[in-house]
Amino acid sequence: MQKTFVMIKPDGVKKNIIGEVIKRFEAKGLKVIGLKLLQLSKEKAEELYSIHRERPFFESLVNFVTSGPVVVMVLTGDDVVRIVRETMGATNPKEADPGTIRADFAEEIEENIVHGSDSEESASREIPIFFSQNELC
Ligand code: 3AN
Repeated sequence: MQKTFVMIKPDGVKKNIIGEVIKRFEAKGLKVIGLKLLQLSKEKAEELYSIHRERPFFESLVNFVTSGPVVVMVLTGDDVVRIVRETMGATNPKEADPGTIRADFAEEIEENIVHGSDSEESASREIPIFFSQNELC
């Protein structure tokens, strides 16, 4: 079964919508097989976003995702990568379809509530940053 990595960013945790976000994924038939609330270290944040290292927003993004607790999880299901991306909505909440998590709860591109792997390859790289194989149920 396909797996993906999802992170509820500090803005999502502060807004008390951890349950709401998980509920939306579960409502699509996806299963949570790993789940943790934690404070991200600068090193892990830089590793997660390493593909953005050269982008102008990199430092600000790392500062933001380390500014408070996050929830990291692994979801599984048929076509889970695509379904998670569709449920989250576009990166820029102003462009996100109505009814998506980002359209409903995010105000700006950087503080956009949730991260989800953009491909199976990204999921295979991102999951082990936070979960060992024996932590997944
Ligand atoms: P997504 O999270 O939709 O996969 P990415 O991977 O392109 O989007 O970007 C990762 C994160 O970087 C976004 N969730 C957002 O927080 C931040 N980001 C992306 N593009 C910008 C931008 N132009 N300005 C500021 N932050 C950005």
